Amino acid sequence: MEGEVGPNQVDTLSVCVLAQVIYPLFRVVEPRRISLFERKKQLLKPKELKRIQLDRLRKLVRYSYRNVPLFRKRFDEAHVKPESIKALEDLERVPFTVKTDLRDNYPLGILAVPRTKLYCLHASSGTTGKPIVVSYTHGDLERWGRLVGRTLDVAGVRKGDIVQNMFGYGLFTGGLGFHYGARALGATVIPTGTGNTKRQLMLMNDLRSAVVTCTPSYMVYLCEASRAEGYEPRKDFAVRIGVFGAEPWSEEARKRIEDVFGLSARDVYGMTELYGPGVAIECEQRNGLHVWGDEFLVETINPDTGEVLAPGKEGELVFTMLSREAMPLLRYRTRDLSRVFEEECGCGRCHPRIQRIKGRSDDMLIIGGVNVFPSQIEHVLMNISGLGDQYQIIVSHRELDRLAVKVEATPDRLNDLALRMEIRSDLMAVLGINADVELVELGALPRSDGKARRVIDLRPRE
Ligand code: DLL
Repeated sequence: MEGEVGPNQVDTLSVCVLAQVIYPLFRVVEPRRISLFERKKQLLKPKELKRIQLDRLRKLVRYSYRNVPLFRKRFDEAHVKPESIKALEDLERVPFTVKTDLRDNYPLGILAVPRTKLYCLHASSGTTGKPIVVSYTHGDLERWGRLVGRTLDVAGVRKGDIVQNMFGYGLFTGGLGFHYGARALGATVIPTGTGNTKRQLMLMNDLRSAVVTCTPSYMVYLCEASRAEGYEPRKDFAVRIGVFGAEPWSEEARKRIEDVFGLSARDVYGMTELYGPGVAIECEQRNGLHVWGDEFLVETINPDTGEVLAPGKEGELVFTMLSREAMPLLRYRTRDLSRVFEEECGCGRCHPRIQRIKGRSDDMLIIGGVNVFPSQIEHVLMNISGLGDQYQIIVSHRELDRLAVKVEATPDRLNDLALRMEIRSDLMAVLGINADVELVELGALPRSDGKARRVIDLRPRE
């Protein structure tokens, strides 16, 4: 009958309504409601998070005491019994672990499983020329991959996105860490690694990379390099998201990158000892970096006294890894300065947040994402004949971080080009960085009657 709606018409009508009204709505809420990777873990409420943390902490303390002689010794010296850790507040009684514990027990001093259970090793540079070696079981690697997957998810990366991973592959955890993360999430990873800027840009254009991961300083350099190569970044590239970390960076750098590439730039934090990248990431609120609380306990302490600070107070970050098998870490002192915030975030996540890293409380420099200890440079200089005892390390920033070394030389070698080349190549071999080398007259550099100020860091501070 005319005007009446028949069964077939109803079907057609509902399909139309679905397509026109409901589906677009569904698409709007989809990223939050449906595609969140490990959604339950991302949205844990404080009570549940605390329950998981306590349960894992108690197991971790017993596991570490039983399997790692160094931890057993520390607990015994502090007269702390593992069974006496009964509440999260008892964490304060657990002894700290510091970088020198790893260095002094090189290569695998903190190992809780037989070596045959190790799937892989990574390492970061140390002051003595010997790196700090970290180890992973299959389970650790799987867990790390999923953590980085979650981290990328928070930044807005989705299954099927093309991720151009410009972090270094190898002993450094950045490259492989993001590789495993992209894989866990179901994204498509292009493992370009570092360097070869022209090829990076060509692939970014040809393969329509949606996500880039690298150090922020390299991305700032790409802003300039892409234009020099004749690209119009906003038009020629399809990059939507940038995940940047491994070194401190400023809001100015973020703005520059976002303006040039038209992408959303997120800060990611991590360190070799704590698996690598993926410890903390900024959500869309950009009010600090969420630390995955089901895997890490985070505290801030006064770096001089070790006293635990209240949330919101600036101090040294200390992490406890809650479920690492191969190399458990209890209250690991990072030397990174920040604050912790515990309130629920506007994004709905209750994982604690840390403020952007302010700097380090020790003397390690991060030059273009590479960790450099002044003592490594001293070591190189002291092994070359014809040089004086005084030197200066000058770090500056013009689009990229730059390292210059001024060193005193005997009069007969002041204009010796071969000597400069020798220093340059030895520094390259130890640090992996190209340094500018200047030879100056004996007595030209300032002397000190106290601690020598050898490092001059001219990089702008926020
Ligand atoms: O830099 C791991 C990583 C790779 C993090 C890729 C993020 C992305 P390490 O080489 O051991 O590990 O250096 C760790 O780098 O203690 C901080 O001082 C610094 N750092 C890392 N992320 C940030 C960041 C990796 N987002 C050291 N902001 C840490 C400031 C950072 N500093």
